[in-house]
Amino acid sequence: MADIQFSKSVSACAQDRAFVVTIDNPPVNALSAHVRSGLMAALDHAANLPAITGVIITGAGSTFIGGADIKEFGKPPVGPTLPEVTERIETFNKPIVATVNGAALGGGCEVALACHGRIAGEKASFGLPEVKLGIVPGAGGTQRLPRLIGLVAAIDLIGTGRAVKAGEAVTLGLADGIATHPVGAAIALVHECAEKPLRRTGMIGVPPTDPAAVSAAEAKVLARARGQSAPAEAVRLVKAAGELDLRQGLAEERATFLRLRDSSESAALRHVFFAERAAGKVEGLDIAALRKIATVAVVGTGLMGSGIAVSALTSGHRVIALEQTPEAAAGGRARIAETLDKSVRSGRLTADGRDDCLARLQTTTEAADLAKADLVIEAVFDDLKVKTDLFRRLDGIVAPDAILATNTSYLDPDAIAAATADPSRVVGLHFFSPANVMRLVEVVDCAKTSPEVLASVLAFVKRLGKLPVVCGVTEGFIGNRIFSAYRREAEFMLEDGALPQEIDAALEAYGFPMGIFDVNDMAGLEIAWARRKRQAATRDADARYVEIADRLCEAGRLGRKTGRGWYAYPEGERTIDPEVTAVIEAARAAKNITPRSFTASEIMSRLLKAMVDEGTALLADGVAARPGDIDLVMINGYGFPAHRGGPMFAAEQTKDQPHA
Ligand code: 3H9
Repeated sequence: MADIQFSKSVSACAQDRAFVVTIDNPPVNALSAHVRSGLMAALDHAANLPAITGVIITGAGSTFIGGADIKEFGKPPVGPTLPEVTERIETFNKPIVATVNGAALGGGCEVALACHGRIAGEKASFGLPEVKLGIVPGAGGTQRLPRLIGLVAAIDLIGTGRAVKAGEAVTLGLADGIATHPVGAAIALVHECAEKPLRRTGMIGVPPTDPAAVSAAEAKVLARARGQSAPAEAVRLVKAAGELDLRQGLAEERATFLRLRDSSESAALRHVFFAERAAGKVEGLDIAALRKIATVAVVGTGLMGSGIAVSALTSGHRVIALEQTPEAAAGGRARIAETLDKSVRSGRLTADGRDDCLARLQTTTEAADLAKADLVIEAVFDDLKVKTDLFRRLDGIVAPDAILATNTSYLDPDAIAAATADPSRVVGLHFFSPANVMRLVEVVDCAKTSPEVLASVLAFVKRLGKLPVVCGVTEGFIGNRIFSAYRREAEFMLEDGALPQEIDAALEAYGFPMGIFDVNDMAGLEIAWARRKRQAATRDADARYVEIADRLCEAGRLGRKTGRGWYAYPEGERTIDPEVTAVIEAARAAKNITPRSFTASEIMSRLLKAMVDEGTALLADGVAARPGDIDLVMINGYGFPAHRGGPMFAAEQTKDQPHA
């Protein structure tokens, strides 16, 4: 039988008495309205074909179904809804088997769950990542998954949004088998299913589970939720599957899904989702002309350099790490090996994977060895002379088309580029520490960086599994400029009457993992102190300057490592220190400031305004291309809560609301 087209994205053909329905809706086969209507029409058709034993549902390309079409959220609903489609699948009069050829995510996983069997291809993965979008599954996922894999595993998967690969899916009972030729295996399963009563997932009883194990799984999810409501709602719905009948459970799930879909949390997380997809895209950039980056040289193997080396190794690159002395090179290798070992211990890397990484690592003290590198990333001491000397030297060693990247945080990369004969091959790659863990990389498009070099490093950063955000040259780039602006505002509030613990508590209540003074203590106060001293001579004498941090540093309070900073740390415990309060009060008195009290909401709106004003200036200067890029930097580099969408998004949402 020839292919029958049921909608612009759904077609089917008969194969060995099975009706093979294929969803072809690039890029990820999302369940747009025409997919849902096409699936319904295909099932209607198959129901009336006597020669057809059953139905296969599969996806064209490398994805099974990437989920509901997120672009449809917020638009008027168009039927049939996904719950109608999944119900039709589950109650169908012939067996339906999902051939999961790639990712089955969200609504895609729910379609698979509603089928009477699931065959995974070798590249299949299954997941219900809705909580990452601030919602819960809305087409039966919370009710059907626990019936297949039990409450504990379902709480883990739905509460965290974690996806599982084919092997784990089979072990859990989510998939019936893995096959190299999954369509053939699914057709065989259809014929097998046709011989006996259909296994309708919704009719299976939830396996009995130890309540203590359920509570432990729930506690684990809630501990990670950090102020978001979707994970707790997801857990509640999964538990309800063990208590309600299917119809009641589905109704409760649907009501929760619709409520959360319209929440500000979901709007914020959807904004983050699309901002991430847009990040690193530069208009007019020719991505066809990418330079090959297979061998990466890292200069300096301290905390930052070794983290960068680990990232490059675990993403399959060869790495040459340059140090000044054999001892430092040995230390660098040991640091890299230890980080890789840690990944093996935590299960993120296999022992073979670690050995393979170490086999691709060369440590050296000979700069001439860098001649083989396609990309050199320097992570040496943040001093302009050190870096310009290094780049001048490298310029004469590396191949003419090799790319030179600086990991400076505060120096002017244009000044570093000017030390080379060909500044068009120089770019900034500002990694965040620890670089093997943190996703964010600010990619600094310097004045003379060529488009080809920029495109090549963007692709490289994505290959590392990281999130590149392009920014222009400015002191501190996007993140540190905003961080400085809101730290300045926090210090103004200290002088005006707030205390560090009040400001930190307001930030934590908003969803930051740590307050700004807590972060300062963790990172150490001395680097910012040194910068302030450097800038003292050129500082605008009329601009407001808060001296409290200087007084603390002068008293040897340099943060946690000295046992004292904005807080004291007797026996490692953060405690409020009256000495700090006294320093703050003395600073206020010296300026004749009468302290006043601040509410948490006033503290937050002042801090947010400082971030947004600086973000607006960065956009106006062309340093940042999109507000979403600024949001991503703050979320991924500075602990801004993702479920608030970042400062620029949050400000846009509250634009018309009066401040408390
Ligand atoms: C859900 O299912 C709710 C249901 O429970 C209830 C319903 C009632 N929709 O990431 P990529 C676009 S909620 C629309 O770079 P990859 C994306 O914007 C959904 N568009 O590709 C990008 O567009 P552009 C639950 C989507 O190969 C392009 O596809 N599902 C969707 O690296 C390529 O994306 C999820 O949360 C979508 N669902 O990774 C899964 N997904 O090119 C979300 C992607 O214009 N998706 N796009 O920038 C993903 O995790 C990844 O996209 C995926 C592919 C792993 C599928």
